[in-house]
Amino acid sequence: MTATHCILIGAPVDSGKRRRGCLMGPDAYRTAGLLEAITALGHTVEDLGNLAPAEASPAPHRNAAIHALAQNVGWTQTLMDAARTAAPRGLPIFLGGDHALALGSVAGMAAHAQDAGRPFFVLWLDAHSDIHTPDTSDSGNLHGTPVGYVTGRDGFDAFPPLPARVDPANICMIGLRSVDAAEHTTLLAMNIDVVDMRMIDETGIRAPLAAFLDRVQAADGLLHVSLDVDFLDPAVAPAVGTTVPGGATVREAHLVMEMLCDSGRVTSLDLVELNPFLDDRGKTASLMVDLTASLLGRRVFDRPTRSHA
Ligand code: HAR
Ligand code: MN
Ligand code: MN
Ligand code: MN
Repeated sequence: MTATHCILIGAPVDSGKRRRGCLMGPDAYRTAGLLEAITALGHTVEDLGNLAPAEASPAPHRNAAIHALAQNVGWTQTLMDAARTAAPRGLPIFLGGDHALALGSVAGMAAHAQDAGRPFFVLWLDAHSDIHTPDTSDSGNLHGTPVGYVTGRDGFDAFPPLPARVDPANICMIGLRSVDAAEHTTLLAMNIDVVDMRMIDETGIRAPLAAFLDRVQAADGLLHVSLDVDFLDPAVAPAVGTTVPGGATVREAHLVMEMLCDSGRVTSLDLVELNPFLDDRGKTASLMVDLTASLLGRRVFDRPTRSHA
């Protein structure tokens, strides 16, 4: 992989749900050696440190269950701006923080793609589809809404206006195994490319990912990858508040990262939902660092002929 300038954006977002701890995520990645892993691959790294949410004072939401609306609105503005500023200079890596950070990171990268006149694609690696709106969410936890926001669904009036909507046809979700009824209806209506765990069991993870990457390639698109810790099986990645059994294995996750690297398409990355308070001697943080390294070119053994094709 050609040398890349990686821009680390600490996003200690802890407002997307009620259980606390994701605010420690950015420092856990640094502690686990993320900067060293990236530079060892011949890339350069710039660490912007940890950002803070902009001030926001939205009116209370009609859904009384919504948790920490003002903070989430503020983070969305901050991270949208940070993405847009960083993207022309390198590959932004958003160090979460819970998945509510993706309202800002994805919206900002979509705006950047629009500015650059390029199609924009999103790969969502997650147990959850996170396509709620503030109105359809029963939990009121806004980490369940980023895909709803970036696809331009109604109900986000309190949030910054979307500079560029993400085309649902350009989204692929892999790893799903916990989808609420309202989300299921929406995923079908929007015809989103969903690769659930059953499909992975039946076809393997390689074929559907290769098909998606071929579409990104054919469109000459920019690709944002949003990696939720709970994409992984909780046995190998326990540091997450919303564990769902039956997730991706270490081997499947590495294959995904290696194929993404081979594609040469990834232009931004979220690392989200790590809750270091729940980790087991740093093993989840370390695995996330290893996966990032695979995405950026780390190889066990290099074969010149190997690709995802
Ligand atoms: N769908 C559920 C809700 O909206 C759970 C969402 C959990 N989301 C994450 N990120 N942990 O994927 O409350
Ligand atoms: Mn998620
Ligand atoms: Mn999840
Ligand atoms: Mn291919």
